[in-house]
Amino acid sequence: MMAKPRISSIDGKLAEEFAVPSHVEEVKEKMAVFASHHAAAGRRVVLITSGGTKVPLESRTVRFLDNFSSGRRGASSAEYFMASGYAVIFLHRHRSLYPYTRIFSNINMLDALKFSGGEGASGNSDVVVDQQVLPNIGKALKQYQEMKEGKLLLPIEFSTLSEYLHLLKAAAQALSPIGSKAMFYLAAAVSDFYIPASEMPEHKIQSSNGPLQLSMNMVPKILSPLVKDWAPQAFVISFKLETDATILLDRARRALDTYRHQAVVANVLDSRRGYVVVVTPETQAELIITDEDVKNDVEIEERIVSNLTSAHNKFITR
Ligand code: PAZ
Repeated sequence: MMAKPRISSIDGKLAEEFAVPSHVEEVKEKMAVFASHHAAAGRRVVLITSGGTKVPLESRTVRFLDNFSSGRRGASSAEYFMASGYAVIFLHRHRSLYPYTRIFSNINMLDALKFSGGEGASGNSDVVVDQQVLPNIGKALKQYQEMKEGKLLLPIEFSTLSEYLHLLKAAAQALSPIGSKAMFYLAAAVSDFYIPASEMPEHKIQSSNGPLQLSMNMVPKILSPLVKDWAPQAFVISFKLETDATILLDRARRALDTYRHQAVVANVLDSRRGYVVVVTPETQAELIITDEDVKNDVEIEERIVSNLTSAHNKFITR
């Protein structure tokens, strides 16, 4: 007899208080097909969440609360995972940084182009990339084409907290059949607070009513059903961001004790590009980027991914 899936109280809350995106079943099917195809080809599959969630204050939304995240950690990690042989489902905030094209994020594209024939040239065929503005463009293009050839990347977008929660649940259920070959790398910055759909004003809040007082509910801790019910055999990594370094490791350990997943990547807002600690129930590894590394274009995500792919190997063969 087949065991009935456990229904957690969080499932009920998700259905009642967070609007279900209309395309969630279609996306779930896409993710399931992607995961089973790559697992059958001997590949592991990582679900990366990236970027911040948006929490609307009105149902016809004019205003919302946002969570800080550029999406750089998720986008660069996706590249390193693909380079390590993983297929990647990239669940990211609409318009946050994206694998490979992230190198264009700080430049004006027109500054990166020039006419090859110098003065007098003006046709499209004379336009080339200025290698001084984009020194790594060749490497990025090669990696991008390899990724496309192998169909290694499945991008899925979210904007609101509701979309994020429902799509993450769908992803967990879609990846569950591949068991321990699935990794969850939850780098998105997710709101802890929200206004339930039933309590949200429909129309734009009027400033003529005076100062705004908000009362927000706690977002259900989705890591709990993900680890226990939705993808119980997967290798799960959460991220912990603090601004106060003195509480960081304690919070990371507390998360591991509470959710019983495999690792927490702990970082402080100001130093997150150069220093993180990967905390597991048994170990604590500091990963550091030195000035020399910066000169050599070494990114901390390369070290994080290397640490976690080794841990995933051990987890699978344990
Ligand atoms: O997206 P980004 O590169 O600007 O920042 C990455 C990060 C700080 C959002 C990520 O490393 C992280 O810690 N995410 C979890 C955030 C949280 O605890 O809510």
